[in-house]
Amino acid sequence: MRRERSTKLFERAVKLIPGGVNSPVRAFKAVGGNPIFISRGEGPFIHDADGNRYIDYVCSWGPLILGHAPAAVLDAIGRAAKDGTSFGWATAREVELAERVANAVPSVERVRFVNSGTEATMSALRLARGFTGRDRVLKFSGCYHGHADAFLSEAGSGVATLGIPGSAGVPVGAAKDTLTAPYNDLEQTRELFATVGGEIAAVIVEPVACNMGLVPPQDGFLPGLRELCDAHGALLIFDEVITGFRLGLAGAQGYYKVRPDLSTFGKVIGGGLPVGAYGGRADIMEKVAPLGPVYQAGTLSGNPLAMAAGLATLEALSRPSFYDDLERVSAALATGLSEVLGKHDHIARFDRVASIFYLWFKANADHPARDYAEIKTADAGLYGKFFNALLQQGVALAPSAFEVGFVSSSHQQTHVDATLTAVDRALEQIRGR
Ligand code: HOZ
Repeated sequence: MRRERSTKLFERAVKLIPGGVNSPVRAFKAVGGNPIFISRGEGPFIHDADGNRYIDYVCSWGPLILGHAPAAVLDAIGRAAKDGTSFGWATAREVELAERVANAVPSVERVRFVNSGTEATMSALRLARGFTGRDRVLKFSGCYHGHADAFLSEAGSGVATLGIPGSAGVPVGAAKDTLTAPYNDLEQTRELFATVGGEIAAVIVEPVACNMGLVPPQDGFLPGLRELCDAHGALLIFDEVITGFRLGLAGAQGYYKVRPDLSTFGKVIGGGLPVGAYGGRADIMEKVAPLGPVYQAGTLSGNPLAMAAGLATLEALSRPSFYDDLERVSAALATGLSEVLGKHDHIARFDRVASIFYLWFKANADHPARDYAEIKTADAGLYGKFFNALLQQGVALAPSAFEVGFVSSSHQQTHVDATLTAVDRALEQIRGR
């Protein structure tokens, strides 16, 4: 497989862009080798600068639930662009997208659009602090809520991939108000509430943890958080940046039937353009400026192209059989991959929630990981070898042992079959057969 053009682009990139990438998770630091540079995508495929084609399960880290370059989304962006790319004034598409989101997600009585998941979570936290008059936030180890100061302790995603404990540059004052507990550990969460419950503004949680590999919530965990927040006057924030519109139109809160006070969105809601959103109870959201004293703003927030892409995507997701069809292909991938892994002595475990999946390189694991500490017992080095061998076979997973994969509606049985063959060959290669 040729890599000359990607290599040359990387050599130019590292001279100007830190690490040659504009987001750390794109670097191949944890898996070895240099990043490939992508020139285009279509349906389930990405093509790199050297003309290699890959079946893509990164899907832009989650947004591309319809696959790459879906015609309906491109048409909507094109139509919007003809009328102008940005106004900084209110537009009809913002209202339409707000209506769609509120109709789909019952807990969202009011919504504010921003430009990224990070903006959504940091704004939701400021709002929770403004509403409750408290400073502390409780998050779970291995969860990632974007790169705002308050969320970087024991964070997942790139922080986990690079093995750094937090981030330089976060003031002690910002970090001291962040409490952490292990994911799925209601006991420790209860103890924290028993000690400082009256100071906690919010609990923020990925309702399915998707940034430390995949850790599903155990029975009772999400309802338990709801009860604790209610008992202590704290707000419950579901970070649905990954799960929103992915586990169904109502996201993880619909899937697990737990109602948060505030939710944050990103990825799918923008259909591949930069959109985030936070929303929830009207009495809380009405504290946001210009109605209330909690300030948050953005020149490009509610951008017409981004709103058009989001609207076209949510329209496609509203087709009655959309999520059933996605489930069928995701289940076929799960069944096939579990068989292939069985053939290879269960060298890894395949877990999934709906169309989000994870290959956990922990031999003979008989249950999904329960928390970050358990996820970290996997063989990340072996994942790196597998990742590179699989890329050679034309299938792209994330270049990190701590990231999940995504199935899109453009993935079909033929792509699943090709993936199974590629995985089998990659495993044979790394096992030296
Ligand atoms: N949440 C994404 C990875 N888990 C973020 C992608 C990025 O950091 O670039």
